[in-house]
Amino acid sequence: MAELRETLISAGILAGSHAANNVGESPIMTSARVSLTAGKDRLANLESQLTTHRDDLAKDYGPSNIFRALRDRCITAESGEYVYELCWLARTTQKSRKGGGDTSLGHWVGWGGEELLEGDAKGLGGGWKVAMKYENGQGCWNGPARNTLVVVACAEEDVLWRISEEEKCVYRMEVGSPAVCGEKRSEVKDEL
Ligand code: MAN
Repeated sequence: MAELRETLISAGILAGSHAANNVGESPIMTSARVSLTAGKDRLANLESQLTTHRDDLAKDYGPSNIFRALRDRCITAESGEYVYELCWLARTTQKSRKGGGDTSLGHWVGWGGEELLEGDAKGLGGGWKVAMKYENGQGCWNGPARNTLVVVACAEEDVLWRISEEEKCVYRMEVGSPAVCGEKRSEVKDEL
């Protein structure tokens, strides 16, 4: 009987008297448990990647996905006591130069457009412009959630030209990007 027990222990089927892990657990059980944990971790990781890809596919990158290239890119500019940041297709943020927390000026919700008169357009030029709407930012004291309208005109590179607070907690950014130059602009206008 003792001999059989020794044989089973050395084959890894029975736990030895000095089992390193759970008391009374055989090495086979231990290794199965370790593999199960590793497998569960891998599954969780893949599920989170799947969610990221699904979210990406569900996003509206505009006609022919023109604006997909802007994903995950941000531009900043200083204005008054703040540094403002626009992360394309994601969020707008106000950061105090004196330190302290960032203030959300909105999360990207979708596309719009704006017809600018030549005389009104400071720097942007006249005509129809693509606009991006960012809403549901940090709540304004005694007011609505902050929001930003980002008006985009053609430029050689991504640039944040001008930021204004049109009325309390309603922000406007005028920006340039190659993404809306030439044919792409009319394509967007037709399809929005
Ligand atoms: C902060 C900033 C301003 C905003 C006020 C509203 O100071 O976000 O832009 O006008 O809060 O109280």
